[in-house]
Amino acid sequence: YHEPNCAPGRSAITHLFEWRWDDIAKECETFLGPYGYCGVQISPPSENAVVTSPYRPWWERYQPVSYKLVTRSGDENALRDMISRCNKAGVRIYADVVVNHMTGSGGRGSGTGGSHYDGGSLSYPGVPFGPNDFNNGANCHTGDGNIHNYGNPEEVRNCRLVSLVDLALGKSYVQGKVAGYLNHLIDLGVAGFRVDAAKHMWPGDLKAVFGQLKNLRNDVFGSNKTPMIFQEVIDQGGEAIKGEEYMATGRITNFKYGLELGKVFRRQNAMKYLSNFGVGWGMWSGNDVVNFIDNHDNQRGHGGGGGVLTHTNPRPYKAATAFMLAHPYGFPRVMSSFSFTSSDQGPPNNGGNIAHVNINSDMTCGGGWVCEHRWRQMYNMVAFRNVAGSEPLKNWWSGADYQIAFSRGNKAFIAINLEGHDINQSLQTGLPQGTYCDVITGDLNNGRCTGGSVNVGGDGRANIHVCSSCDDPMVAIHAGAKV
Ligand code: LM2
Ligand code: CA
Repeated sequence: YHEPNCAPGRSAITHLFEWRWDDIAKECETFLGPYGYCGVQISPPSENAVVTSPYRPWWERYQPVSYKLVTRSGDENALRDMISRCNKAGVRIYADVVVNHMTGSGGRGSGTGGSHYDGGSLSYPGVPFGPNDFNNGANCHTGDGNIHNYGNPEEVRNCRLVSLVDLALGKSYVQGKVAGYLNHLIDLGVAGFRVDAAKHMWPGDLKAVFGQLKNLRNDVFGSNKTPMIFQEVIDQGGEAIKGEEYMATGRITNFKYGLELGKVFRRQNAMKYLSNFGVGWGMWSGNDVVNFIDNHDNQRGHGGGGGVLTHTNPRPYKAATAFMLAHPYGFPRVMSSFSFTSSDQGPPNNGGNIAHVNINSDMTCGGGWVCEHRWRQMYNMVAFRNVAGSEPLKNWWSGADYQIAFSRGNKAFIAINLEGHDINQSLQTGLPQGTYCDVITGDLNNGRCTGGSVNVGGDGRANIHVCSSCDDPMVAIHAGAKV
């Protein structure tokens, strides 16, 4: 469950948060495929509660009503079409699956696919789930049935997360329904799953569910391939439940990563200490994690929020993301957001229908879609990572506290400067002799650099200039952008 199943030479995914399926299909064909992204994390495809107060918040998609594939992003046909078009473009789809719970206990009505639901009487006929399929006072011992004490694993896993009615995933009937849902997505051609609220489910129950999964589609992935499973386990230290409990069932989302880099790139912890970043900083093995600077929750103060960098602070955010994509540790995910002024606010919409993503002539997005994944500094660093491949970190250099540089073997090199004075000196890049485009300030276009360039000598050394006051305080070069 750890292998991402990327097409050859691809190594990073993006989360197209709340995008419509038809827009994702187009994005795979016109941008993500050509620019080298491995894949897309999509918002939950299962039918969800329609929340009108507040009006259509993003988080209504974390309240499942059934496993019918009908949401504001599109219906099953749109989903199937998107997955097959993305796979054809060499771009994989990872579905966000919400299987710890159904809706809030106070909610009732009709979901995005028309299924009736009633949280009060634990009735979800669209699955169907009934009262016997949920945890209750027999195994959750808090007075109100909700989770309060994160020091008690039984409570965290058997009681209700913010009043969301909690599935009895120990029951084989429930396991079968969940496995059926995931297998349906595998049939449609997904490459894996992001498992919401995994910390709130018993690792043994997840093992029982994943044990029932089919192999990925032969025609797309080859034979005997299993889905990548990355489980949302918020372990920032200090709680009873540890990330390592989930490594038999896949990777986990590494929340320590963005917190630590947030401190470094806000200049609260010296960048030179990044020399042993990763396992050396008390994080899990690189094969066990998905890394990110921010996610859809913590960028707005939900789900362990606070302290992370986001698109609203673009200069350090781009530098932190460049570091993530340049560094060999773990499997990276680039966030792609919509802008918001309130933490509940849902995506850009017309009368409740999610709006299409507008693409400007300079390749950026408009209409409230931020599209960090389309910022040059991001997509060019995705290409950097693809070119670096499995080359190890080499030629580490640090000058002042907030000046670093390193190479990926003899394929790629980056220097970052958060000091008040420039880096201006000869450094070992590890690269063969030649002229390389700085992919932070421009591209290689018709044999010429549209931005800056770096001349590497026969000994691998180059004069590296990273100004302290420029738009992006870094320089990155790689073998794929050699003049
Ligand atoms: C997660 N981790 O395990 C995410 O970090 C968390 O952000 C998700 O909650 C959670 N799983 C459930 O999938 C999000 C959102 C909550 C929202 C829930 C359900 O962060 O604010 O809760 O989705 O939509 C909302 C209300 C909450 C209410 C609840 C139930 O904000 O006040 O609780 O619905 O009606 C009474
Ligand atoms: Ca649970």
